[in-house]
Amino acid sequence: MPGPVLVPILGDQLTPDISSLADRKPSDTVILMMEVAEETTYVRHHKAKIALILSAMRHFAEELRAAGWAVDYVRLDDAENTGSFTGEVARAVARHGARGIQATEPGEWRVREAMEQWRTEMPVRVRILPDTRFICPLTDFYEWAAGRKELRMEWFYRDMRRKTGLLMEGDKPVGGKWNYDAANRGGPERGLASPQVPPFKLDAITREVFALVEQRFAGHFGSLEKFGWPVTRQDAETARDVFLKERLPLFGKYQDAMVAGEDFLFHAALSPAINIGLLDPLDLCRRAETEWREGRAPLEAVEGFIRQIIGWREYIRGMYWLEMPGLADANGLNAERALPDLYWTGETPMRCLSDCVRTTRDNAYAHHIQRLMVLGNFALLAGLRPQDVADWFLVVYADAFEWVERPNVAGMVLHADKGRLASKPYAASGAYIDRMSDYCGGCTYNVKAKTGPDACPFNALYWHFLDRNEKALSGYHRLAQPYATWRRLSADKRATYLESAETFLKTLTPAKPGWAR
Ligand code: FAD
Ligand code: DLZ
Ligand code: SF4
Repeated sequence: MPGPVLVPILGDQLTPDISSLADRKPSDTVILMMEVAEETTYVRHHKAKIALILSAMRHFAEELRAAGWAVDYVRLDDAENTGSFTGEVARAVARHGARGIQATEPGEWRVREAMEQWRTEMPVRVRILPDTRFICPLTDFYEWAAGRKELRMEWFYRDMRRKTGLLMEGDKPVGGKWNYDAANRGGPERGLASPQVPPFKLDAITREVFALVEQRFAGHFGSLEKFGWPVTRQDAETARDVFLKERLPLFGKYQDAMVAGEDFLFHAALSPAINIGLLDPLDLCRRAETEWREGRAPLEAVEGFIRQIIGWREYIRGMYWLEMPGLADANGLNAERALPDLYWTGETPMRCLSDCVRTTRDNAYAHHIQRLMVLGNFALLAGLRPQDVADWFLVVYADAFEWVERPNVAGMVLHADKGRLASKPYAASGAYIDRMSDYCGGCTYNVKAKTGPDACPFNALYWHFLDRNEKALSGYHRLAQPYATWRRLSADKRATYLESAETFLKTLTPAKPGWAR
């Protein structure tokens, strides 16, 4: 009798209809799930991220077993564990006398490279299948990108609307417009508070994982105290339904708002569940569309939400595979400053940064605008090294996988890809943060002051950034106005701005080596 086919399922592939299982029968298949040191430590992940993935993996193994599959589950503390996917797959092939290996392509370049090696390293045939949980196959994305000078998300998004039929009437967008972003710029109204994101009960499996994490990863960033992420499909579906009912209607309006201590506002907080496979992105979008069609959520909220998923999420994933491996080393603006320690400690009088680091530490989460316009914007203006910043973002968020964080960091935030992804850097001074948040009122710095020791550091850093990158950026149509303003300032005024920024930059203490890897 030939042996079974071995199907390795990785920690972000926790979906019962994953492509690697689609044509398999339980009688002829062994599913392999592996907790391995290489994955838990290739960066020093936030404790909550490790806990989320290991607990969700253990729950998923139970779900598969209940559905009749044979699951071989290797635990992190198993004595024989080799510590790598490759080592564990090789051991399992021998253990089960497998006649072949069938896997779904991984989400990260690093793991894809290792998996490709299996074709020569393993004694059996290896089949690697596309990840059909993404709505846009990579081949379609490459075709879309081929020959285009500008790879703008908006054009890709419109094609995705046509392809999925989401919010379409025939070949026209419902309501006559593709994009309702202009209605989605509500700042924080006084006392703006959002419904609670329900934390889930910790069962015995999760508590066991917590003990493992506290023991093995004690020195890692972050805390488990507020851990509330769904680790089962059922809990993820509850989180989804609560979001659709309670927060989606105001998602659009407050999408760009920031309120100190309001860590989730009207955001979905579903990215970890989507990224590890507990929720299907297309199904989620269809449910959001139903909320609009049945009159429970306004079009601008639903369009904004769907755009994030079939637009940004799919586009970012396509760009990752299109631009790697070069994207990992990209440093188009030659930014060389080491990551400051404040990204770990949150110790800074800058209230916006300190609150964003706090929610990151407490929840392994910050919402998009905190990542982009506070943590990211500061990294851009201060000229932080893209590889440091990418490592930080990969460590700290429960939803962080390289395919999604690296294009966001290197492309969307830092312009390290010289504008392949974003039409201009999202550089902003303190005025933007003041408009969109309630941070500045309680800050030690004065957001209205432009230079000097009391002035909001974003203000002088903004001009320092434009000045030092003039050669690279002054040609951008959308930066023409700020450059014209800068040039109109007197030489003395410009020097004062630059000096103020330099003085501030000297106060930054680099993080201790070894914080990420
Ligand atoms: P919501 O604001 O409610 O949005 C709904 C969904 O849209 C998200 O769940 C997510 O699936 C998708 N989405 C929205 N924006 C993006 C985007 N720019 N790229 C991809 N998907 C998007 N997202 C990750 O999933 N993992 C990351 O590691 C990650 N790193 C980021 C790093 C930076 C510097 C920036 C600016 C953004 C990053 N994002 C990342 C995108 C975005 O910030 C998160 O997806 C979002 O904050 C997740 O929270 P949410 O579910 O409440 O999202
Ligand atoms: C992130 C992560 C962690 C912390 N641990 C594991 C693990 O022990 N086993 C596993 O299968 N996956 C883990 N993951 C997720 C992987 O890093 C992810 O599947 C790959 O990077 C491919 O995207
Ligand atoms: Fe942030 Fe500046 Fe506002 Fe302080 S004043 S919270 S540093 S933007």
